[in-house]
Amino acid sequence: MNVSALQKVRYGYKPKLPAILGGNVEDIAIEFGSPTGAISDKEELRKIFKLTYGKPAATFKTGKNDKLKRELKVGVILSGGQAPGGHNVIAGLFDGLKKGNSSSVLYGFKGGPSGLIENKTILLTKEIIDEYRNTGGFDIIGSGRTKIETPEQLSASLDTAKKLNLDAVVVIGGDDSNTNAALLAEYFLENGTAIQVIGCPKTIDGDLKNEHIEASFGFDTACKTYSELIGNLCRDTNSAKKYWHFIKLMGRSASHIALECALQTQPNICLISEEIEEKAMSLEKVVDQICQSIIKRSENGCNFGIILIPEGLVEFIPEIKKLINDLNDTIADEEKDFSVITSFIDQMYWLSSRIPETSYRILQSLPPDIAQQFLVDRDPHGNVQVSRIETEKLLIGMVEKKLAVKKKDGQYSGKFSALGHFFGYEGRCAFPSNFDSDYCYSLGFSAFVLIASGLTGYISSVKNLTAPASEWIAGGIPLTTMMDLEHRHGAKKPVIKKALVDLNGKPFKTFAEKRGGWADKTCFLVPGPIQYFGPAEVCDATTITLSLEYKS
Ligand code: FBP
Repeated sequence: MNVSALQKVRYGYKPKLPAILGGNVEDIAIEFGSPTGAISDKEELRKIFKLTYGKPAATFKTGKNDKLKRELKVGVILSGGQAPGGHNVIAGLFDGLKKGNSSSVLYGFKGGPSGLIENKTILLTKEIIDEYRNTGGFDIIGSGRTKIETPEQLSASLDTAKKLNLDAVVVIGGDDSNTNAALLAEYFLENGTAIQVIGCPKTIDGDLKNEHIEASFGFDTACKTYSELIGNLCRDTNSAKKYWHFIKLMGRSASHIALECALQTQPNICLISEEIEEKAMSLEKVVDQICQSIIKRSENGCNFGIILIPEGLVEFIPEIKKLINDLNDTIADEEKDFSVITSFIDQMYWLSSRIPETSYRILQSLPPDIAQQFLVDRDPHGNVQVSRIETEKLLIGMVEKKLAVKKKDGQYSGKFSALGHFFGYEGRCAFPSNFDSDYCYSLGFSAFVLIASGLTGYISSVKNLTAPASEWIAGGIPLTTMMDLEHRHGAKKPVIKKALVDLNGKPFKTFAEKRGGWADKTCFLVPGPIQYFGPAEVCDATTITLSLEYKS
């Protein structure tokens, strides 16, 4: 395997663990709390999860636990989008298993959940694990977005687990994958097996968090990577003083990434979708607000700046949300008819008599290349893939138009030249920061302790993350604790609740207090690249979001 100099050195990095996990495995006992509930819909959830609902939270404490020396066979799945640190979850799990009993075995399911359904595995050996320690990516076994939810998929998964004689399956994924993990845990028990299922909180989006999960892994590294790039653009534009950079940031619906990057780099504007929805701002209003800032800066002699845009923005603008819903419904109803229409003009004509006039007018008002993105890119459920819509381009176009009108009216005399960027994939496979390396390794090791202790339907949890790693608190939380019922594709389904930006939370409030100053003046911060070697206050720092949420 070809490896870079940094990779070679990172192999030697020893992830820091909570003190309880660093000693002898047989000294890790479990302390149980009181029985748990769910966010809401408790009685319905109790009926769906008859065997796994209401279990107590588990915290690791010093004490005797002979179970941890058991010989175990475990399979692990990486599910969904890549997030830095996934390899370390697997390494932590592997090392825990081997520390407990050198005969224990870890299989990797190839290509995501479909690897379990189709029994595609690889036996993970020390040699393989050692090649991936402290590296980014999910390439050790690959990932995928197949869900394990139909009766056929659940039954095929059980067949595979039985064939491999597994004691447990670990699902490393986001809210949906962990919901599926909970269903799988229940299904295995219902079918008379003792095969356990443990989840792990992964996603760069940062939206899998709640009172039990302080952060999903990958958010730290991804935000730091994007912030490095944004900081570089800040310095570039402050040097040349001629461009406005419109930067769209990944993160699906939630604006956590945009908010964290704003706190790290202090751009002139950062749009927060959740706030725009709460204020029911129209697209026109959003554009107006951007123009006002551009004009103000121009009056101060600054015809340049930085604007951050969350990936899911358009879904939170009421009239665009309605347009998206109208398109989803109409096209889904007559999918066959629509799919044979190839030209954009014909598609628009077809839609003109089918979607409400207000939505049609909005679609018509968009630049044609953007309007086409609302029609072309649909996911397997027939929905618009909002992440593919070039919101940054859309906003640049609308701002340009509006400024031209204002120029004519004598309200603006500046020069506007804009460049669009989309930062997403650039951050998902970066070398994990020390924080993500440590956190992920601890999550993997904790998953081993939960399995060896015989628990199922739990998510591995490591808390107190703003303290030094030795003081982190490890354990497990029943997945059902984080659930409620939501409407999905016409039916009520159990789901782990997605955490959007809390407008009453400290990260947003801190941003809201400061943004006025950043808009008119130039207050950019340049955080630079992630540091792996050096003082702990630089190398081990958490995200600003986490420290605002948890540091007293
Ligand atoms: P997960 O929710 O699976 O963690 O994925 C996160 C994400 O990176 C989103 O931010 C983004 O919208 C999406 O994946 C992109 O998906 P894909 O990798 O399929 O292009």
